[in-house]
Amino acid sequence: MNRVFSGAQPSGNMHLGNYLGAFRNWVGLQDDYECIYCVVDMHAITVWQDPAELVAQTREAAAAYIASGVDPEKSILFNQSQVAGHAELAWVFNCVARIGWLNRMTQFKDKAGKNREKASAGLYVYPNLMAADILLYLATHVPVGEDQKQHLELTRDVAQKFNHDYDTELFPIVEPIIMGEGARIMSLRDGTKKMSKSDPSEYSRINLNDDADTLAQKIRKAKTDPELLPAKADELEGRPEAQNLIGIYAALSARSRDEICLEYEGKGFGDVKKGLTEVVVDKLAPITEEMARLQKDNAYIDSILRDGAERARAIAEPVMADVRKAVGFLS
Ligand code: AQP
Repeated sequence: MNRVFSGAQPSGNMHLGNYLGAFRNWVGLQDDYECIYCVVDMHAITVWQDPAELVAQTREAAAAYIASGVDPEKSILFNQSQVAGHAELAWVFNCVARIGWLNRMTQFKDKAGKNREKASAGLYVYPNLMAADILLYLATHVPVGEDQKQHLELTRDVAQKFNHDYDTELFPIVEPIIMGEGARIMSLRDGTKKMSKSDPSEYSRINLNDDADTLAQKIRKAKTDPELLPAKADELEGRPEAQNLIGIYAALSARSRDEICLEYEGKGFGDVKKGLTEVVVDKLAPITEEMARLQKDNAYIDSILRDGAERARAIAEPVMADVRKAVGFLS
């Protein structure tokens, strides 16, 4: 059976972008693939994380996966740092990947900002750790959004170069599973910026643990424009905030953007926001409740992660043994 690997960073509150762009899709893949879903805490520390908060956020991420429908019996769910092979293979890949490849990564440029000299070295080699995450399990498929396509290309380049340099066919050339439109959810404060855990404004994102009143308030305050709704979604061109809200509405209600526009044609965003609030509360309330229930029992979440890590190690260890042999590490 083909194998999927994916993960999210426990770098803050999980939000609607993570749900629509990742978790919701992961759930559907569980029937057709052997799935490994990781809470990538080692990626999270490429930017500063308070240690106590990292522990809490790791548990919250695991709760969000499960509450969204990831089944920890069917899929392997664990946090990255519990399987040492990620770090070990990433080091080997640091020596396989070329600096020129890393220099082309746009996410590093975005995340490091203007003061690149002050960014962690980990942030720079992040794509090599991501390649290790995937290839440690010989994963064949990775669900990706637009923003991760470049990193997946690098994973394919690393696998090819490793196989070539060490004269082996150990690593598969991983295929992307491209997620459909609506996969990119934007900030509620700025329709040109992605909804993100690290955005300092709480009003920029819908968190999976927001209660109904908070959700309603955030949607009410979401930036819009004074124009009315057109009959067709492509007439929203040049109105990024409007496009984003209609996109969220469509994604959560399983209707097309055109259908939503037609329903609100000639009306303003006050009306759209009322309908959107109902849909968001309706869809997220069961997830929020389940997350809250799970998070009351840390011992349960920890045991799921430990069990997942054990199953992950069982796959990773023979692969690492092959890597060490191929590279020439004496053991
Ligand atoms: N706004 C988004 N729209 C659609 N998909 C999104 N994802 C994240 N934000 C959006 C998808 O969620 C998965 C996990 O992401 P991640 O946590 O590993 O990293 P990220 O993309 O860097 O997420 P954030 O929220 O922006 O985190 P910070 O602020 O810490 O960098 C991925 O599949 C991602 O595509």
